[in-house]
Amino acid sequence: KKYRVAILGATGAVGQEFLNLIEERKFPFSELRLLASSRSAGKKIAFMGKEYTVEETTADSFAGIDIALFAGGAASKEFAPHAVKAGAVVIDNSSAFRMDPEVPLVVPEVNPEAIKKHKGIIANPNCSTIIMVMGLKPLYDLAKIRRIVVSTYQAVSGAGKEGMAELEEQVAALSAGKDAEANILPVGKLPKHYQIAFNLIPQIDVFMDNLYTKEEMKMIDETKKIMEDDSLRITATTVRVPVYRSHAESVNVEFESEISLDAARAALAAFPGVILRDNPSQQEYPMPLFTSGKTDVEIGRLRRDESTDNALNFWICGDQIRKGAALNALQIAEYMIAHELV
Ligand code: 11C
Repeated sequence: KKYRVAILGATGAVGQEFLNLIEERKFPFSELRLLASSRSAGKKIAFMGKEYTVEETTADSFAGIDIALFAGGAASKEFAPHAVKAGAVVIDNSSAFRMDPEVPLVVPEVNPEAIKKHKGIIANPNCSTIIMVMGLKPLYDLAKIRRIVVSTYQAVSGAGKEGMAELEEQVAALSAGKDAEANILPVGKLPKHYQIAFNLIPQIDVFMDNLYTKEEMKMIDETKKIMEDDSLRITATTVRVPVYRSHAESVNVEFESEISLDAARAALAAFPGVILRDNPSQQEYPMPLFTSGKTDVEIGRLRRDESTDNALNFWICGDQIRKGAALNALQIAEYMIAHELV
């Protein structure tokens, strides 16, 4: 069976990765509708030997569509209800519906069963959350997790094509002895912008009343929902780094009971979508250089937290546009197809 697929946000970084992955994973589609804002409408995109014209998204764009892949952004909130009404299943990469109790928030390796409860929309988690839970779930299956302390090193792709272009242009300008211009990071819509090239910015998304950023609160709230455990204690610091498309995270996890390093290693290595790259004597550990453009996340630097009982540290890297966004969403669709849920 083949499916009629629409991609909303087809011209952005996540939309383009949807196309790469549909081809690479031989996703069974019979029709493909590429949708975007009026700004990109009319643009031609060559894909798998055919030329597609990007259409402006309207309330009527979803007639006859089985699966609507939403790349994210403000359009999701507006158009998801229209897509659902037209009979499509929406897999949405924006934050609009993630914490809605009626909407499953899914990482297919972690909580696939939640997909079955959908009422038309399935939410794809925030990229840094997806990558972290890929490391937490196999450990949580060994012993209940009590507390998580995470610090992220997030690639500029999280700010889309424009974020990536900004890093590239700044590096080129500075290397040529010119000034770096900053217009996008940390948050396009806020008044102040900072250079990301050769810098770190400890702000991803806007600040909340509790002095955390919205990105940090997403990691906290979404992780509890995906792991189905509201008792989890989580604190996060999220930082933008001058890396193109792979996020990295330092994670400290405290468990309710002891787990051996060997058991943790075996569980991580056996988990689908995870590669254990952890051989300190050979200086082997994950880096964005290894995970960029790749499907799996990589985990290394696994070691005891010697400052307390029952705690481990690990380091995890994953491609932000792939597992952090388009791949995870497409895996949700693949799961639905495999289980005849669409
Ligand atoms: C970043 N995590 O790295 C963000 C991008 O809620 O899906 C994705 C925001 C989201 O900037």
